[in-house]
Amino acid sequence: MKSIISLFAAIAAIGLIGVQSASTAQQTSVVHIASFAFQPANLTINAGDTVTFVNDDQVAHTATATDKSFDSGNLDQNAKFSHRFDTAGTFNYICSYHPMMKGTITVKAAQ
Ligand SMILES: [Cu+2]
Repeated sequence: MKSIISLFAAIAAIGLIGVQSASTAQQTSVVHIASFAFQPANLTINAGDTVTFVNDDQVAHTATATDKSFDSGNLDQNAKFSHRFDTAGTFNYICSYHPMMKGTITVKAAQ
């Protein structure tokens, strides 16, 4: 019985590794907007990756690049906005309603 359980555990572990290696090409990261802050405020991704911003607050927010390269527009509670970053660089963004809310996405060039 014990060996059957460990066999299942091994199969489950192999399954997890398979899922991870399959998703290394392009990834999606999530930035939560909670308590008037972007979490994480500093995020590093690879070119081609997507970032999804999710507003967890009851108050509306935006995720707006200071260079205007992306802008979520109004995000009510639980609203989401996704942006794919194809260009390497450092992208600072704010909430246009609360400009003291700041975040940075660092995009590394594709290998
Ligand atoms: Cu805000």
